[in-house]
Amino acid sequence: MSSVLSASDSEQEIVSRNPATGEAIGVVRLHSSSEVTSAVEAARDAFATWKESTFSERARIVMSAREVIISEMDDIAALITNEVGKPMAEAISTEIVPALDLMQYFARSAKDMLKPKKIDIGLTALMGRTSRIIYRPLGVVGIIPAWNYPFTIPIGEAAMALMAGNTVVIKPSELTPLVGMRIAEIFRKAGLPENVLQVITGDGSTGAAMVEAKPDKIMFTGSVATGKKVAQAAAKNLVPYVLELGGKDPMVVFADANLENAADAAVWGAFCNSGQTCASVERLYVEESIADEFTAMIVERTKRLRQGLGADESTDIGSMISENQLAIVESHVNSFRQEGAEILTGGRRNPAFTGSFFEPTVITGAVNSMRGMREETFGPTLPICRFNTEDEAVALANDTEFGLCASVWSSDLHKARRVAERIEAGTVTINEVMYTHGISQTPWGGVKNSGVGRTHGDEGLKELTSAQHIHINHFGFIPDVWWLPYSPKALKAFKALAKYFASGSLIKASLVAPTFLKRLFELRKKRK
Ligand code: TXE
Repeated sequence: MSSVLSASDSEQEIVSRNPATGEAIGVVRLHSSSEVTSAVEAARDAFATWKESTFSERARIVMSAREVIISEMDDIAALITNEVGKPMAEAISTEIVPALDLMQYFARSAKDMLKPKKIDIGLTALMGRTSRIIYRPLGVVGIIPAWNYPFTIPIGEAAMALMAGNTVVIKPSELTPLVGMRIAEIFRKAGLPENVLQVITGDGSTGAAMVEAKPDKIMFTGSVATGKKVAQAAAKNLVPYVLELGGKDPMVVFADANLENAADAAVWGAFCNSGQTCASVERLYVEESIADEFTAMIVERTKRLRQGLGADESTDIGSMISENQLAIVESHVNSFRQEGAEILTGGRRNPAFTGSFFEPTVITGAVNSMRGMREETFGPTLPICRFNTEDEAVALANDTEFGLCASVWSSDLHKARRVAERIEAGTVTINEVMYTHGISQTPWGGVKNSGVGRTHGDEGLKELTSAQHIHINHFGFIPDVWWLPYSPKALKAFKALAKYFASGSLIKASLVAPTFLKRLFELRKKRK
């Protein structure tokens, strides 16, 4: 059991547990829906002041929060390890490092990325008009993260939202509330004014209450099923959302790839965080001619992995988050067995531990019709399937309801790029796996059931703003030809607009001049 709910008098609580040992590590409030509404209202009040802050004031606080993280790094990493079960090494490399990098990037760059943009309005400019876009903050951003990256995802989204001038309410996963609360503490120590960022602990009902409280944007990370519920609830009030949902990411390995690197990457991509990463390698497609050799390389590497408590510095694979998650993995592995695939190593709960440990598992003979190749496993499994041609590899990779990430491995970059561009996914990496969530300059998000919208990069920052168009008519003393009242001259001018002006060609557009002038004189005369 990683977390249980208990009632004490009228208040409900969540007991957070270390999934590797079952030990209780903290108790937090399960906030009621009225408390969530109050938090969103307080965030809206705080927005009135925060939106007026300058980029340098916001950057100073985000950079101070970075300093807090750096000075408390070991303690934060230990908390992540205790609450999620992942190795300390990953708590630092995949949670703290990307968060620190993202924070400095957006602290330094948000001002430039959100500076007003002049728009080229084509021939309309000839009428003395100019257009600019300004990027206004939205208001209150509600962040509902999952438990698998409980630090880097919410703190990254929060830092971006704050830099854009929004206030933030985070509802951490019920499995990782202590990490969520730590984020609030970091920003408090950094000097963020009250209610500009709040963390409100609770479970799914608290998340649902957050959506009902009508924030100005929801940033959700989690399962497809819950993502759809969030989208439906948000639609009732037209609250916009970004959904970062599951993945079933394919890794396509051609015979001409650097096999040593590809094998190392497959093992890291499949087993990092016990496979509980939306961008994990969940399906491996290898070219038939090297399939035996490559599979043996992967099995050999997997057998060398050391499973243990996350706090142990030499642990490679920690525990899973919960018994529920472990049960999904067990059931997928059993399905693989029943459907005729072969387990080459692993394939069972690790008997050396009492917590939620599943052995890193390599499966061969997998085919796309098998359950474990279709549903998100979110665990330490690496099913391997074979292909013969480039077209077949693309078809197999695309044969899924998901489309978050994919990778292509080949020493022929021309071929790798060609294949990458045919794969339906938000991100495709060549000779690399999984890590680009850590590059905050690049957009992150999926297609198909993997989600809606983007986080990170220019696209992600702009998700947290409203693009306001400011249009100026510098010839404000002249009426527009399309204004009332209409007349035969008006109709003639409009036909000229349709035929010539709307062509986009300057030469053709000049042909509207005579009808335009006649129409203008007519409008002037009618005013008198
Ligand atoms: O996610 P949930 P769970 C996948 C993975 C995993 C499965 C279930 O396959 O096995 O999802 O994980 C909050 N309105 N991923 O159950 O339920 C909830 O409190 C608003 C993929 O943990 O989606 C938590 O904070 N919020 C994934 C968050 O939603 C609600 C990461 C996610 O919970 C809510 C995690 C509601 N009605 C799981 N109900 C990825 N792609 O990274 C729950 N929540």
